[in-house]
Amino acid sequence: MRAGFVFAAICLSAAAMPARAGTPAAPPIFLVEGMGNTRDGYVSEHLEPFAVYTGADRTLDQGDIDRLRQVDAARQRAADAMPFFAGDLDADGSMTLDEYKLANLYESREQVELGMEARFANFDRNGDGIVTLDEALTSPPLPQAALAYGLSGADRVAALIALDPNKDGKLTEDEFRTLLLSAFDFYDKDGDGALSKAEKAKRAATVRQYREEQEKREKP
Ligand SMILES: [Ca+2]
Ligand SMILES: [Ca+2]
Ligand SMILES: [Ca+2]
Ligand SMILES: [Ca+2]
Repeated sequence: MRAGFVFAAICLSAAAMPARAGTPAAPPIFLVEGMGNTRDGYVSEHLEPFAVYTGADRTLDQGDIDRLRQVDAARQRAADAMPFFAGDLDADGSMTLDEYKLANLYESREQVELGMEARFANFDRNGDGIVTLDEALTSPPLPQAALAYGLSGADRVAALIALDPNKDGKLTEDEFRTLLLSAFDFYDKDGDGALSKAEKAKRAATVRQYREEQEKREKP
């Protein structure tokens, strides 16, 4: 996934900020975080990955969410089986406890508490001292620290569809472009298509404030 894409960001809670009368609504934070400094650059940079998410019909809908949920699940399975691939040091298709120890994998605090042998046993489903690919793929996931930015690709697409201007459940490319333009225009106060130093500072302050609030929510 490309860095800087709107989906690089996160949570929708700021999206539903009510607009005060006469003031345009603040755009959702995930349209702000990856915002470039020129209107044209911003729009084109975000439309390209949009097409990747939509497929050929260039419209985001429930089918895309369903597909991305499958992709997310497959990625999660791959991540859970990763210690096997990183631990099979002699590439013979199986991982021994010695290999697992030698690989010296980075472990989360939760996993360290569990202990190395217990983690290995978690993968070694039949307890024969060897982890096979099959076992790695069918083991229960080891405890993981929560992702700092928890929304998956599917959730981000769902969040975007929730912004659908005509609420027909499909977000077309034109509708997405409209969302991008209004997000950019919110910060481009003088409407010249580029963000000045002062306009950028305003945007940066919004992102900073959002991150601080998010940190507080995560570590109260
Ligand atoms: Ca091996
Ligand atoms: Ca085994
Ligand atoms: Ca629509
Ligand atoms: Ca400007």
